[in-house]
Amino acid sequence: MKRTALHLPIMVLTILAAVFGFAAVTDAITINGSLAQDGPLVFQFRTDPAMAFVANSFMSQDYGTDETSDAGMYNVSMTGQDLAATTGTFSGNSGDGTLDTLTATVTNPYPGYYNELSVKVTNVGADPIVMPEPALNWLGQPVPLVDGVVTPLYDTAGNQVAEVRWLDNTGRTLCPGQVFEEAFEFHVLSVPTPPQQQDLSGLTPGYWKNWRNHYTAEQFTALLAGTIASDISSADAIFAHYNAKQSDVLTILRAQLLAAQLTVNLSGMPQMPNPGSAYLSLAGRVEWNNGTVTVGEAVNNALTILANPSAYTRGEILGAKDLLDMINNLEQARNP
Ligand SMILES: [Ca+2]
Repeated sequence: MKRTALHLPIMVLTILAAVFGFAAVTDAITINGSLAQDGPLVFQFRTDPAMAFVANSFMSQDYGTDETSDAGMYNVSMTGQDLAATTGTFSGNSGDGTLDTLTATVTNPYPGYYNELSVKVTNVGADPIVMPEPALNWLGQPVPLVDGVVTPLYDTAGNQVAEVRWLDNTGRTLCPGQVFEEAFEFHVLSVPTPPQQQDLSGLTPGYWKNWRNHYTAEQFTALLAGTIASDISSADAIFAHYNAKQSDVLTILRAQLLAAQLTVNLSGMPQMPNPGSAYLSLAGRVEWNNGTVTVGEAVNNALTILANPSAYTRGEILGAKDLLDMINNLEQARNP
């Protein structure tokens, strides 16, 4: 008797769908989430074939300065720093010309990072769709996700690494051609740490000025990705005069910044020549002015100054330069 009772609502829904012509959609949206040991955090959203994402409709609440929140994603607030970023890329996999996949990639996810993403979906079929709960797979395992309810995510060792919440429209009817906006929040709580924390060790502008002694043009171009130098000639121009005029603090700041950015990139490319075993990471912490500061904060500080130098005093610019100078001259602790 119990089996019959359980199946009754499904039978009723099936009959209703047949009578009123609703599309039978079991998983309107499937979310596949993963977090690698050194990042990134990835959430891939896929729609049912009867639905599609609206082009260019991805929005991220993090468009620069990062946000954080309390546990449960209450009390969202600005952090004043920009260490993580979330990008969204659409693609079509079903071959019908519609966008059915959205890949949201979070670079440098760190404990405390909060973001809210949104995307528009539309019904590309002929029948109305009653929106079911989205299906969530985390690290390949299904996790129940209920609209509006905070859901914890764990790593394979049982540590909680994040919490997520899906917001909007479950149970509502999406008619053909109609658009719904869906939202997805996440809050990073812990990240898997590499087995050994490497000591920070920098490379100076002098090393990078003579990059041709170590790297091919192709290798150096790869190392320039995401730095303040868009190509080899702009990198050469930045390093050419860094030592020439000590009075020109912006020129020196630019050279120290580019050196730090190049060393960070080099640290993530183990196939590149690295004669001094240099290692810098944006999350790496150094002692400075009786406190500590991360390499990422030192880099962002210099970027902020260089974006609008006239807003800063010579002393502030020198401070930013000295900090990067110290980082670029860090030497790995030698074994006794
Ligand atoms: Ca950010």
